[in-house]
Amino acid sequence: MIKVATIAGSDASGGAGLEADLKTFEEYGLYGMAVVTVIATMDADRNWAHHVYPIAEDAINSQMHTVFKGVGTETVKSGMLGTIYAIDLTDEYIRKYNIKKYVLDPVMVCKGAGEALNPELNQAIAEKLLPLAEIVTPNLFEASQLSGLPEAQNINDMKESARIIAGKGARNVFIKGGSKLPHAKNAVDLFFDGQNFEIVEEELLNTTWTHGAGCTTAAAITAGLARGLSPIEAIFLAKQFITKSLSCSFPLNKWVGAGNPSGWRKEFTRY
Ligand code: PXL
Repeated sequence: MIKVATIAGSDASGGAGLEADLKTFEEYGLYGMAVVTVIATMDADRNWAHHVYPIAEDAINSQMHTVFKGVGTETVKSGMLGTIYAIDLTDEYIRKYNIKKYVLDPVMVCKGAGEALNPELNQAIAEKLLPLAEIVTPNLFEASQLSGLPEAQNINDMKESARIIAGKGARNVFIKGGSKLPHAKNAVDLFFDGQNFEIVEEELLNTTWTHGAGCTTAAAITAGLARGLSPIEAIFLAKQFITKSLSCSFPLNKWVGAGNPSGWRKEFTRY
């Protein structure tokens, strides 16, 4: 059995975070493990306002020890880290266990939360984790935070941002434009391996039920690497995976709807 780990927040509503990661790993036939860094809750009495509860440092360290030393894995994803100590522990364990297949999803904001998490964290992610990443998977906002450029308005802006992020040490950069570029006709993402660009495009689905899409995409890329695909192969497959997931998305409540990582099985039945 191929093992894979996520270091991420728990999304109590189930659509994003480590819940999305584990569901996605399952779809790829992998054995998934999780180190919980924070618990994110959403308040149904307060217009679905997000709240983030950090897990204590020693509890994160114990989970890392369980996963990296106790079981072992060659492939790791990180998502919402939430504290400087979670970033430092991620840095420490990825280096100590010489993890080459490390996918950094630099989560800086939750869909619906609207505001960035702590900007100091973004700096630490850029300095400590970018140089370790086989692939970094920012959305447009996160790419602008990592590159220091304004948020991309078009593919050329995305390319410029990707070059700067690669210059900061990530071996491959995948910017998730998705539906967010102004006047987008397709869901457009950009891959950069330090030399060549590849535009990765699928039809833009007419849905706002996209909670968890970023996490699921990065988890699918991680799962592809775990199964031995190259970065670009893993990305093309992940793009199909997320498109099918979103084609089977569904409402959670009046505020949000989530993608469905089992969508590629249920493509034709639309449960
Ligand atoms: O989608 C970003 C995200 C990542 N991780 C956790 C989250 C969210 C958004 O809600 O809750 C745990």
